[in-house]
Amino acid sequence: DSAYAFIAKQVSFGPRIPGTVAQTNCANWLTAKLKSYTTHVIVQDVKVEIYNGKLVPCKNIIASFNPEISKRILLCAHWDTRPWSDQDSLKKKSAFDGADDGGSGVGVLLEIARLLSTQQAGVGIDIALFDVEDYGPPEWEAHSGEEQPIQYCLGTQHWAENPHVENYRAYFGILLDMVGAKNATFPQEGISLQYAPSVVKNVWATAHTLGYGNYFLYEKVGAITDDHAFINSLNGTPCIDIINMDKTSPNGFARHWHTQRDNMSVIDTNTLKAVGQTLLQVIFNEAPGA
Ligand code: AHN
Ligand code: ZN
Repeated sequence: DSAYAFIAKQVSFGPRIPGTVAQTNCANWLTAKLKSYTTHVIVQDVKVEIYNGKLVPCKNIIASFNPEISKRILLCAHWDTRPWSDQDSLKKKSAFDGADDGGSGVGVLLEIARLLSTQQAGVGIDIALFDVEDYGPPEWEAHSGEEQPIQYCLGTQHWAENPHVENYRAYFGILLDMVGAKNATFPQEGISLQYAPSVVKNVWATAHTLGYGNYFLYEKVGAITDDHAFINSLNGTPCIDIINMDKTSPNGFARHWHTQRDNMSVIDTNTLKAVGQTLLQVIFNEAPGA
């Protein structure tokens, strides 16, 4: 319920599009919220160059728990929303709420931060909210064929090359991306299996032990270019992606993905609970003597 309320609050700012007032207002709220849970909050406030050469503000927000402990777990999600619903059949040029795409992972992580402020995990935890993940070219401006640098995950790429702590490397990382929808399904994703197979095994086994096997499927999907790709390749932290995929959907993502339907009506507290409780079990299991 808390994670749900945290998503509704993010949505209330309006679409969190880089360069808008909603971005500034939501960043300020996220920062203040995390500061209420830990004194160790760092905001990376930079400008990044998007696909069309324009510079936009990028605010990565990182909250640390037990910063003195060297064994660390990175929990992350992107908090920006895509400027267009270009997968919508009708309203392609409009922004959308991004309750799931952007809001949901952050909602779960804020609730984990709140819990960590009341009960220490015995291991170091860094919660990173990355900006400007989803400002890649809309489908009407995408140039296929010619080689493009990756135009997504710009906040994460900045952090991976300039981590909030010098020489930062976590023991492992978990990315949450679209983890709030009713009946979400999380197959094991290709880059996660390549760089962090033991983390995939651990998280899926933990979820199944807790009774969440209906969400965490023992099925594989190919590589998805998401924030974890850069955490793996640029930072060196082995990082998995928990991402809602729908094998019956033409593009492989959930049917509300990048459409006007990505709003609070798709969010289900049962899914948020399954993901949040699984993560808590995984991180408390890493404590010495657990
Ligand atoms: C791309 O579609 C480039 N990446 C999938 C990751 C994503 C987009 N997550 C949310 N929006
Ligand atoms: Zn997206």
